[in-house]
Amino acid sequence: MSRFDTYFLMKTPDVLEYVKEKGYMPKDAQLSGKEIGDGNLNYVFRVVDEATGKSVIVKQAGEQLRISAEMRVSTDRNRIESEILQIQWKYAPHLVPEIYGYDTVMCACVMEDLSDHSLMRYALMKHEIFPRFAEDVTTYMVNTLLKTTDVVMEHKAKKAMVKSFINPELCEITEDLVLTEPYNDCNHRNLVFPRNADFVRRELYEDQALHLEVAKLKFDFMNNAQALIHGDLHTGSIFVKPDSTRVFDPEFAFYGPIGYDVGNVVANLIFAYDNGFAAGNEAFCSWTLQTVEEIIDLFSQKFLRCFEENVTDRMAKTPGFKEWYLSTILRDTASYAGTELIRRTVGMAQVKDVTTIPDPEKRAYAERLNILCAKDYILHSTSFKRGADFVTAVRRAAEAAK
Ligand code: SR1
Ligand code: MG
Repeated sequence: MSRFDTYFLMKTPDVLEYVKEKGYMPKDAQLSGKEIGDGNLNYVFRVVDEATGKSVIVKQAGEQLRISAEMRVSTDRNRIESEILQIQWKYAPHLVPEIYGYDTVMCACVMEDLSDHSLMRYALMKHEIFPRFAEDVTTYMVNTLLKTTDVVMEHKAKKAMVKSFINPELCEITEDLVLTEPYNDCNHRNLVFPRNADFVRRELYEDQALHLEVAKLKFDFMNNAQALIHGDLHTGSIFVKPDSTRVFDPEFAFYGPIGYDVGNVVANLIFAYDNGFAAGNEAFCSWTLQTVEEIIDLFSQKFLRCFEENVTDRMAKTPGFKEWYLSTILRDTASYAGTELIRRTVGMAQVKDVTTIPDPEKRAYAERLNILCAKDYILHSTSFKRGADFVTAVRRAAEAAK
């Protein structure tokens, strides 16, 4: 019998014992460890063997979420995350962390330590730039997304994946926090910056045309089992260093619309832009917008090439289909970039890029920019076809938000 045969929430000393008992570290190793979790849901420990310098990460799911003791989500989310990272490693090697093992009892996953990388959101808040990012993130997205669709996969195998990765509790969080509450505050969890209260009421709570489009997006999110998406691809789910990009934390993953992932990346670069703009850092702002443009254009090019090389479905080979399919993804990308911009601006889980802007007037301006740009993306989603179109909308919103 081991004390790790029954689930309990580990503290650092437990984790040090755990990695030895499970064989990730030698029994006689002199270990040090620290809880380094920064997300809203889980507990993350870094364990180091003081003699060799070897290190691992242990990520454990708690029964309550860190962000709110009232919110409970099945600890099975870490199984989903571990299995998905292993699938993604196959499709996009070295663009995700390597998984060493998953424990179904302790709901804990042991994985590669990426502490030599920075969490992208914090690096962006220091206005660091990452010239490889557009190249890497588009390779990651095209390979993990297109290769898990019916375009490429045998259809019964794909349906088995849909079943295996059904993730109702985490999806419900998105359905509520992203695709419902920002438009009506029905659960009284929104956090509206007081200076923009009237603006938010007018532009979000009272705009029926917007509600109709977001209602369509909510049902698309719930019913379009297009690809195995990450489901929460913000800059807090990405580690970076100048020569490496790693996407992690896919616990919200399920079979959903591809544009949800691409749109989340676009929106989070706009939050970085907001922060750079408030600080007057023009060079950083132009890198963020150039990166948005490159991501859309590189994604499109790589997607078409990967489609051509990997398509297996007979009808999907019909001339014109792949261009049509991509155009629907770019439309969804604009729409879900919009919903991410809005939910992080007025919803429960906000982003530090914006909330730490010290000057209240500059923060209010950034939030109006986000909302206006988001509405442009959502209400005119079919007109966003190239990277430059996405950037022009940011510039339009920057003028209109003044
Ligand atoms: C209750 S969890 C709040 C948010 O954190 C995650 O990163 C997801 O974006 C979720 O919506
Ligand atoms: Mg997360």
